Amino acid sequence: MKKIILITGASSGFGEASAYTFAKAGWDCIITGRRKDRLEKLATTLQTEFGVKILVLPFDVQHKDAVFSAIENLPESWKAIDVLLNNAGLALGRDSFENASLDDWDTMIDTNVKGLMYVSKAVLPLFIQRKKGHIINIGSTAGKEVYKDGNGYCATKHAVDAISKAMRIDLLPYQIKVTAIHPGAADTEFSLVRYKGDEDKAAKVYEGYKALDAQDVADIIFYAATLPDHVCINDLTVTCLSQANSFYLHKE
Ligand code: NDP
Ligand code: 8X3
Repeated sequence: MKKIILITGASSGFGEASAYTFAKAGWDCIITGRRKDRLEKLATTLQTEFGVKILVLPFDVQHKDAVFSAIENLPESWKAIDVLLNNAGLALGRDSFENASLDDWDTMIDTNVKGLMYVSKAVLPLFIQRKKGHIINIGSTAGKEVYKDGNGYCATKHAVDAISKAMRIDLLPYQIKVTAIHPGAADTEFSLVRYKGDEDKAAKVYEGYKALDAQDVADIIFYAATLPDHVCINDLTVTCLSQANSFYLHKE
């Protein structure tokens, strides 16, 4: 039977690679993000290459009304969502607590924490009605250990870890799976966004070792999403071979 995944932040990185991976396996995909042009381009590619149905649903996860309106107004044929991939997120800046920008903190909290909660809350009635569903939250190693100058971002990813645990307990009666996946350093647009377009600074993050790439993480997400009905990966941390955790990264 056809399966449907809703992916937040499908316009680049893990989300885009996941859309490609699930579409390749025959899943229909609802792809979301703010950059509509990128989503439309991706939709054309996936429809052409894999003959699946793609629904482009642009919204900003920070905007509660836009989130609920987008989900509540889904066409009937798109409401039988099997997997929600809560992936949209970002880091902004890497500054000591006393220097960090309040605006950056607000944006990270509104996106990584409140946005994830809004989308989950909007999709949940569809899962509860069907007594079936799988929420996959993208956390981070930054949600396992706090590192220097990571203050706001680390706080949001610790929140994702806590929210995932809370969801798993509260949603138990509905047979809804909750998986949290915590990647370490991965070479996506993440650092370009964090360093606000500074390409040199962003590139330096991935110098001297082979970081994860978006496809590595998409493959793991796909694995977690396609296990038998009674099996749930609760919590999975993945790093490249050169990284042990938030503190230890071996560079040549
Ligand atoms: P990218 O910057 O490549 O992708 C981020 C995605 O999030 C984009 O599609 C972006 O879409 C979307 N997004 C950001 N803000 C919003 C918003 N307000 N509303 C809707 N969508 C939004 O980074 P990654 O793929 O690396 O990041 C994906 C997730 O993985 C994030 O949650 C990140 O924190 C996490 N992560 C990343 C790691 C890394 O090293 N790369 C490691 C561990 C976790 P658009 O701009 O079009 O809205
Ligand atoms: C992204 C990985 O180490 O930059 O979540 O926090 S890190």
